[in-house]
Amino acid sequence: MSTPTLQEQLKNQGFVVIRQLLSNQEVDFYVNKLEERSGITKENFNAQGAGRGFDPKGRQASWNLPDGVSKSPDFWPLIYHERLISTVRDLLGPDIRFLQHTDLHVGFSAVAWHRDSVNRKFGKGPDWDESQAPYKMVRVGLYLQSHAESSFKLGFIKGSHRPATNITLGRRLSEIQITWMGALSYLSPKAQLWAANAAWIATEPGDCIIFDPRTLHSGSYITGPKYSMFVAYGIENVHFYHHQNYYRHMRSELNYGDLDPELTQTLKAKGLYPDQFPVYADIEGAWTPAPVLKSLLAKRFKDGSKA
Ligand SMILES: O=C(O)CCC(=O)C(=O)O
Ligand SMILES: [Fe+2]
Repeated sequence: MSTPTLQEQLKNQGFVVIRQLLSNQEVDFYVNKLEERSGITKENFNAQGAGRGFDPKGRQASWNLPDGVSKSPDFWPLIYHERLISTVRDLLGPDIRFLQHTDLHVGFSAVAWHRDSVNRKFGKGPDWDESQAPYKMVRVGLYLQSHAESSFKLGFIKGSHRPATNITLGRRLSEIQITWMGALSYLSPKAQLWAANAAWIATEPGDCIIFDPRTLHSGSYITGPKYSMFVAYGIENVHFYHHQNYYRHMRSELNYGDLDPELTQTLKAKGLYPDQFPVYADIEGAWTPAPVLKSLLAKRFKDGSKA
């Protein structure tokens, strides 16, 4: 059997892995910039404490900035990185646009099974209805640390992004099981590894993972430095506009802002700026955190410039 193409992999499993998309020089550059931006350096991590988010002195060594790439000019070149853009064009088609859904992480791993899409409950809501427009969006994770130093792996439940007309009992049970497993992360950061049907990808510096935001995924626990950067792209249609609205307006606790006019200009010149931004007051079934969590997160992300 021949190896599936990248398009087939994205369609069937919901993710693709591109090894060493960034050069060693780019990796060093972005590690430095992340350390500068977060105020956390490799010395802040130690084998015992880092996975729980604390350094040896008990200071928090975990930093996470939603909208971080758009908010930090040093990271803008990632958005229009030539090799990345040509890979995403290969996957989605020539007319891709930047989707404002980005993150910067230092010492942070998203240790719970979840989706990054607007409608997170399998099969419920417009994200899962492709009868009018195809869902053509990807989230891109770029990793800068080695597996040996961090123990980090990104896990996926293959095929969990695919809408189904008849949802089988097996699929329903597996969704229920994975939701429960996500909740167990509060008990143990290793709990997510128990998911029997997961594919775990150990990342190395410069590796890139491109996935459909509806695919269930989870970070693993970590035991040392982890540096990651996330950007997103899509083809403009109703799904894209929902996603754009969701992060910019509905997830207010994540503190997304307007794009810097200089970034807007650059993206326009490169043909990556969306033609439209229709605003929706509400999106059916959009997932939002419980109010207590929302206000906790809002406090954490209020001043994005601080670690
Ligand atoms: O821990 C990771 O690298 C995954 C991050 C993630 O899933 C997210 O930020 O939504
Ligand atoms: Fe995620």
